[in-house]
Amino acid sequence: MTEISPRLGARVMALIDDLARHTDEPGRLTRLYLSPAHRATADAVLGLMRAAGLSARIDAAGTVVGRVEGREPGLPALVLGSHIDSVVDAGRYDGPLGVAAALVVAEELRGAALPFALEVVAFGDEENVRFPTSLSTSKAWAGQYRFEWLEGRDAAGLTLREALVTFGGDPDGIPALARRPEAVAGYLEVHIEQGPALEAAVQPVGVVSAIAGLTRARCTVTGEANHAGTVPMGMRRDALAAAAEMTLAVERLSEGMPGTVATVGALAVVPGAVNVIAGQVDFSLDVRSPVDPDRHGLFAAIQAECRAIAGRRGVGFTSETFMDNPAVGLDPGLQAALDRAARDLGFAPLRLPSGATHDAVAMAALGPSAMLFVRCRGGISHNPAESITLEDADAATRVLLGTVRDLAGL
Ligand code: HGY
Ligand code: MN
Ligand code: MN
Ligand code: MN
Repeated sequence: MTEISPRLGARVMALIDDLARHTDEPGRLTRLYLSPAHRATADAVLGLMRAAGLSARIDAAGTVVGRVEGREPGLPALVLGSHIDSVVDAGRYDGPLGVAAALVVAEELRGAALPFALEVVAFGDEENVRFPTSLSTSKAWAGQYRFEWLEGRDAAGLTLREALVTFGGDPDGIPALARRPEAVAGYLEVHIEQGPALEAAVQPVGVVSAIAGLTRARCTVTGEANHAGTVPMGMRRDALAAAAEMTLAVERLSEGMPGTVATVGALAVVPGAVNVIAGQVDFSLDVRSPVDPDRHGLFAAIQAECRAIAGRRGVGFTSETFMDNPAVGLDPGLQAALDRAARDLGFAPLRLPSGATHDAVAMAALGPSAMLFVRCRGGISHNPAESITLEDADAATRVLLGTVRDLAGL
């Protein structure tokens, strides 16, 4: 393999480090959808897109999109990108790596007359952390937008609608964002693997075979708040003890179904006082599998077990599903193009599934989509310890560039 100076990787890492400055919480990286840090990052990406010669804007839902026409105006677009919102106390690569690599590819191809338009995109709300619903803004492009999402409230009680207006978005303009499938030639997303397989295989990149299906629900346990010192143990309707038993049931049932994962990630106790038996607990449920019947089967088993626990304990249990993404196969043609470009650079890319969901799920409803995973240290993600090497950032960016050239017949 010819030694290449990691020039592209250095540029990508510099862009990621620059975007990482924008956080809502000093001392750690938290950039929730429509927050001031999201706005600052979107403005920075807008400037970078324009500097790369793209005509760029921030759309009604907060997506930053830049476009350069192909050899004639109005051609379907090959879209490159990922998301710029993050989880709480996040790493800096989950999302921004894909946006930075896409920007660098657009910079490298400046002036090339391609047989398709080239678009760079920075989606928002992919992490679905701030609002209880999901308006991954890629879903707005895919026409999967649901009006009720706008009424979802964040921890401060602000609705998505209000936050979007403050951000400078336009709630009523979201339905019009739906793209026509014929306007999208394809979508390519570079993303950290968020798992250990590439490190174990000693490979910098891998081609994603499929993306696991995902069901998300908001669950509520309703007991009776009461005095912690006076109520005998056998006479309590303790919502937190019930929720704890349900959480362990989620773990036990998922362990019993190979290939599935299920997580209670967020839990809120009401009133949450040291001397009050919990009256209510709200918790999140996230169930995933590459096999849709398994995911649905596990979800149903968890619901039944929670209802049985609630019955035994004399508490109420409700569950509201707000996301149900099927497992997504990716485009064989684009996967092969990524594979070819990686092999041309001397790599032997793994094919590997994604347990994490991505914007590629929504984009796959619009057109051929594929993803390139990048090795990350220890497979760690959704954690400030998330890290990649400059050399791997360079490898991934060169694979993306080679793929676009291949698709353009250059
Ligand atoms: O939840 C996920 O898989 C992604 O990080 N949003
Ligand atoms: Mn991500
Ligand atoms: Mn993530
Ligand atoms: Mn008292």
